[in-house]
Amino acid sequence: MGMFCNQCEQAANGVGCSISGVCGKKPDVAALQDLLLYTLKGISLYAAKARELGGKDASIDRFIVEGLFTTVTNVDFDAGHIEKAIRKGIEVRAQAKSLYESSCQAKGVAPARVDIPQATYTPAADQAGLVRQGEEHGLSTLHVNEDIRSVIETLTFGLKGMAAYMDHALILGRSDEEVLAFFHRALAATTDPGLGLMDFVGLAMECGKQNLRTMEILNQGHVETYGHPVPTPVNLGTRAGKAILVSGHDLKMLEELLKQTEGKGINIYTHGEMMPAHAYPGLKKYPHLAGNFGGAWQDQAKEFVNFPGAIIFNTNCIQRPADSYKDRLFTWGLVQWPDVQHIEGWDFSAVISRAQELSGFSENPGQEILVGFGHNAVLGVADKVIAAVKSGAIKRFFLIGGCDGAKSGRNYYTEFAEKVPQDCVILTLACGKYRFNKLEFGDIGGIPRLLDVGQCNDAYSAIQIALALAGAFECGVNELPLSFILSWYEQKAVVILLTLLHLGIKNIKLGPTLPAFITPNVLNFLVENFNIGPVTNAEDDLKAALAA
Ligand code: FSO
Ligand code: SF4
Repeated sequence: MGMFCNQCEQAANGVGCSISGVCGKKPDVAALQDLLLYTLKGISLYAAKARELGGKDASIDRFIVEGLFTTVTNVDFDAGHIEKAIRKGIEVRAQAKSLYESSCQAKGVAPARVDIPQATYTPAADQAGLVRQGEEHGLSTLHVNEDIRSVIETLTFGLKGMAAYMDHALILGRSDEEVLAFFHRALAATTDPGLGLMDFVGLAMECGKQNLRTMEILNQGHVETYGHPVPTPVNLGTRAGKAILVSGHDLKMLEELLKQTEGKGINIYTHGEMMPAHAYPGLKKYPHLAGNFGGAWQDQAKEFVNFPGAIIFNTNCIQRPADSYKDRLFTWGLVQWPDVQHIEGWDFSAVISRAQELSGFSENPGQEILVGFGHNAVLGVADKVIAAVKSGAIKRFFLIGGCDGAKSGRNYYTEFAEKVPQDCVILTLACGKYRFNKLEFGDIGGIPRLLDVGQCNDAYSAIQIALALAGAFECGVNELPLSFILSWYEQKAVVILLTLLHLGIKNIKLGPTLPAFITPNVLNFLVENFNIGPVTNAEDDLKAALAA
């Protein structure tokens, strides 16, 4: 069995990547990621059993979260690093086993025999051997029934996405016992041949629920550390001076870099999903947080050539760096690319020195766009919004959000946003917004027609806005004049979708294509229960939404 990966929207031919990843993931890296996931399941089997007896260990929990995030699309392309993670995983598995045994001892019960291969396999001595083991244990070997396999994959990818958000929350010192326990329980369940289709459907829905909590603690971490986002113009031009570009989602890493560059004549620019950082009082107070550079992740190779400073990724989405900027590129956290300098810990002096060697920008003021419409800002003018809906000045809200991507067909989202009638408001979040966030939308009685809620994890904030509106109008979210027009790319989008389904949100339009891992039967289930559907064309979808 060679490579098989179908976890993102770029899955080759709408089925899966089997020769090499469309994302740039090589077969050896894919196999090692599969073996890491396999090892995480073995650890979780012991950790879940230990937790039932009250035994837990924060380092095991953290390893599971980081291990899952490592396997998310566009995070870690470095075989050597993943090999290290697998070998560390074998040690953590032994730690989890003894935690289970000591928990049994403390409760005076005999430990159950755990003899499934994930919990017992011996790793090969060299990387080539690990690759072979990974090839044997890929996702495609999960279950013979294709519908059960489809739901297990949905659950697994959801767990990966949730791990990304939990990782950010843990970095900010936030955690949640129930969510951590769920990671173990759900991963362990994927190895249980006794479970059936509806068991996994239940777990996938629960994953949506646990992710809502995860996004909530992440939001609390952001707000309690940096304050509530406030509407803020972001400069898309450049300032004279040396420059560092920060890409990813981790605000804490940006803050540390801002502190370490204070007074050094270096301007910090955000890229992609970092743009919402400009709206947080605790970050915008730094005068050298200068602006945003470039568009969404898939344009990085052509745009980074023109960035005359150092560039650092703190989460996905990294792509194969061109030689023209590789020597000024850095990674941090779980992002890794072979031969790209990785910063361990919180000392960014190597990045700062590199920026100082480079030419930097000259002054070139650009367009300004507004960010910072989190739930606190929007609900702060709730009376105005509600009055506008009641008077008919606002007819409908459209949440046009999610990930951007490289595939054709994503112009749908630009076209859709452009065609939204003047008496409707667009809420947006995540990197898909770059398809339309430089367009002029105007306002309705002082309420901007385009409200940028933030990063993908700020789906939490959008949900709070929707719930508050539903409360004000004494109806359910499905009865609101609100349409969900979503774009997906990787596993964070999968888990956000599970969260929306857990909340019972219906009539979602999803594109640009449906996930390769969803079988026709599972799709039928989703259509019957949630009336979810693929995007068709902007005009027809808009007409249908307005007629609802
Ligand atoms: Fe985009 Fe990449 Fe935020 Fe994702 S930059 S695609 S869903 O990592 O996480 O929206
Ligand atoms: Fe293919 Fe996506 Fe998997 Fe990369 S992450 S190998 S593009 S399915």
